Amino acid sequence: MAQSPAMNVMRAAVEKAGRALRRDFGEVENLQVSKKGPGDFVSQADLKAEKILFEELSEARPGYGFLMEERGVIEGADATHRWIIDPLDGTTNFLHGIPHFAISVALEREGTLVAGVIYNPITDELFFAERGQGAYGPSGRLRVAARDRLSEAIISSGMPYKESGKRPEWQDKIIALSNDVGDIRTFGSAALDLAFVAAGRVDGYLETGLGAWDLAAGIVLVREAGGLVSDHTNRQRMLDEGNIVAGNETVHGDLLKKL
Ligand code: 2AM
Ligand code: CA
Repeated sequence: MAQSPAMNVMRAAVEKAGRALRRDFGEVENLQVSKKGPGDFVSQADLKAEKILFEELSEARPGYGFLMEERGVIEGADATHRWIIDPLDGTTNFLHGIPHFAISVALEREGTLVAGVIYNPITDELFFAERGQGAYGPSGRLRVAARDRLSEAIISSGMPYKESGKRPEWQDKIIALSNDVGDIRTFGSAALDLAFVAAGRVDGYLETGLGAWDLAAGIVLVREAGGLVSDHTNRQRMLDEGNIVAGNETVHGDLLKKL
């Protein structure tokens, strides 16, 4: 498989940040039983991972801009390139000692998403894709699932945080949808949900109330695995709207009709 220098940089950065998260995850398991709980510790782990990614990527590509979950926007001297980073996607899982979370890093060039990497440091599963080059996972080339009957499809989703106030309306949609699909999963990491769509492990994914950093890398993966991705009105405004539908052509279309 052809791999660009940019992809090498991204992989090295997520692997380094992944080592830090892996160490901290071991510690979280001990903190579960303490009265204070692991909350503050997890925020520190999150910030530490983001710092590593920021430093590694800044050093390798001076001048590129950043959009990060914790530090926000950092303008670069090079206005044509931007990293979009979630240092710890699946924070709630991490906090509870559930080994399903990931680092997500995407590269945008002139407003187009051109590369994405999603890495679960606990399972050591790395998913990556570059525009026009295909998507790859732990066992090689990725393809979205071919299953084209919604009634048999496994669909993943998630619940917006309670504080967002978006939960009741979304719950109604998901409950209605549950009658039309094979089954529904809520795994708790948007980035891994998209990687799983790319890998054909789930047939589709839909969610609302997300940040650009939750979605950017996964969008590249699903597209390069032959899937379709859109926002809830079938436009390409996922990063701005914070909502998404993904799947193969049939599942994507059928899910859109249900929204
Ligand atoms: P996080 O772990 O980085 O917060 C859980 O459904 C998934 O949605 C996770 O990927 C979580 O990312 C993400 N998420 C981000 N913002 C969210 C929000 N406002 N409500 C619910 N989930 C959110
Ligand atoms: Ca996230």
